Amino acid sequence: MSEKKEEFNKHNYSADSIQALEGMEHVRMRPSMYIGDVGVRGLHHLVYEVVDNSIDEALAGHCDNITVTINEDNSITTEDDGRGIPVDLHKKEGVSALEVVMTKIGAGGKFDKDSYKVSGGLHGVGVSCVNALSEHLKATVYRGGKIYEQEYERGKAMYPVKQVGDTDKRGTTVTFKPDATIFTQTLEYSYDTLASRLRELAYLNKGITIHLVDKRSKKEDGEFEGETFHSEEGLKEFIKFLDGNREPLMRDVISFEGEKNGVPVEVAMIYNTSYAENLHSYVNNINTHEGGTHLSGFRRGLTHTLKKYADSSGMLDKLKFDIQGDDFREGLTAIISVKVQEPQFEGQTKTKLGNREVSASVSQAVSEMLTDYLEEHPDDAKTIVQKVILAAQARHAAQKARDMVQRKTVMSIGGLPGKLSDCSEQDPTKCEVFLVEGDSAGGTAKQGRDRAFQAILPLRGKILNVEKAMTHKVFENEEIKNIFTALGVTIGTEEDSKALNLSKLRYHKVVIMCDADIDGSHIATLILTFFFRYMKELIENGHIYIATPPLYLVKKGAKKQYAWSDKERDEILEEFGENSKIQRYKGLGEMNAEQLWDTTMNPEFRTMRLVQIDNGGEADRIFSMLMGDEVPPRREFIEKNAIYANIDA
Ligand code: 0RA
Repeated sequence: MSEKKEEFNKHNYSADSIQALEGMEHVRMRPSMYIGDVGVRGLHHLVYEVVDNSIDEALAGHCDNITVTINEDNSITTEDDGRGIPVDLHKKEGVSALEVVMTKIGAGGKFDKDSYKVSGGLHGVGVSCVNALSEHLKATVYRGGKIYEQEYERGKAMYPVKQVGDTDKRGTTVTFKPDATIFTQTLEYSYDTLASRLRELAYLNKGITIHLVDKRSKKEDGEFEGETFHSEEGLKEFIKFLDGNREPLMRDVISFEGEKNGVPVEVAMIYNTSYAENLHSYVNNINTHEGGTHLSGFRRGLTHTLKKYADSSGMLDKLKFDIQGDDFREGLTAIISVKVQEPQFEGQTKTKLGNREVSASVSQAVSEMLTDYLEEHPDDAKTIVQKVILAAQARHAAQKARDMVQRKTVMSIGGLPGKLSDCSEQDPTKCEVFLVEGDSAGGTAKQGRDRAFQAILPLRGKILNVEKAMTHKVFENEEIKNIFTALGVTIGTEEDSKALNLSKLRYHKVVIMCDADIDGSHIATLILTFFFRYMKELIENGHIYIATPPLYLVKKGAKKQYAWSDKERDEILEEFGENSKIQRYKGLGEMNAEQLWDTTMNPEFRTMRLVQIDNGGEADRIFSMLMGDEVPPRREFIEKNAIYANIDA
């Protein structure tokens, strides 16, 4: 707190305004400090913050059902059947405890010190923060046979808590409408985003039933759109869901659940026929993207146990090369979930667990569950060891291919790919590179760009589908080698052969520019799959963008305007009136250099989509589905999400 005050004093705030700013006002003044951002992520974060309170109530054993409703006006209602927020007088504050919970920052857990409260959003800021950032919020508490109610405007109570009726229900209902003056980018909730987080929560907290209802759209039978998430087996089922599009190498999901050194640990894992390593780790239901002590504990336990088994099996006796840590993780999908009382989060995005003691807990849990499993399933054990040997073999082949990539990088300018048209600016933070499908579009882009800071790398045809290719094939691929060298990214350390070195990244904006049709989006997806599997940090650090070329040019006489959707096209047609001409752009190649610059490359006018990973598990599942072997789920996804379908028709 004293730190905050110091900061305000620097800005010459009076003592009074410091007081006033301390709580809810400060949240409204600096919302990003509390919820990360005020864009689409922050908007959804509000829901998670409220739901987390209900999850806590469920984890304490007092609540079974949670319902989240997206109302027609994009307000949100969450309901639970817990004990209900207490409404009796809070002695210190002199108002109802409900009012304290709703209007005092950081008051959330103060009532129930003994309860096992571990969930809590990324920033763990509590429901009062949601209240501060809502133009209107209504809390209804069903408790002790009575119904209580209080409403708020931008975090301020409109009246004291009042009793409004009798009930035999228990629980808490909160309805809030995000403040349009804070969330200026968008107020529209995404069903899919909420659904994947609630599904994840249901897997992470087995036994709880979470309903999602979308009152904005109705199904054919007249019911509202919606889903119910519930898992009896927790992480075991989560693994099956994540790996649904991959072929398992073993009969069972291997799993562990229990407490180690006072830390509740849950682990589930399976090997599949792919080459990807898919580790998802959670602390108190928060996805720890940057890993941390629980993840390193998992790795250590896995390597140690498998190595011991493999050594004693004699299968490694004739091996001519060493086996490394990451050989044990090829084709592995695993989830590690721990509950930590006082988590220390570190790292760039505060999603790396720092608590030392957790490492040993997870490592022990893994050793125990794996040792048991290997003993009880000797066939599966053999399959795993064979897979590890193959991975080590492939790694040696890949290392050779990678050395080739590396050597090229070192050769500075001479080593840059011949196809790259570089920019003249030397400061990477100012530089952009466009990855362009095809040589002809590449030519147009080269003419159209601002060569001072924009580079062009044409890619030929379809790039390799890395989802189906072995690692060494990926590093031998010409186009992929070009991407590595052009970007100045190197890969591989002693410990982790897939670790990235981004210190020499040559462009801070990497823009994927493809045709606005089915083929173009397929190629964009292939390139994205490559970045997701081999350069994930580039996405996580916000370096990857997708260019959005226009779909139409509407002309009338000297007037011309571009359109990015059918709706926009129709609006322009309306404005221009009769005798307007429409040109449909099927590909980048149909635009001349000037048009491409005006619409898609000029920073003043273009819109680019920043690629973000909202939900790591969901992203993994979708890439494995889109680019994997199974055709039917892919077709279904494309049909459901076919933005371009009407253009190609
Ligand atoms: C503090 C104490 C008690 C319940 C809660 C908080 C509570 C908060 C929320 C927020 C959403 N749903 C909730 N359900 C419960 C209960 C203390 C007691 O009854 O002894």
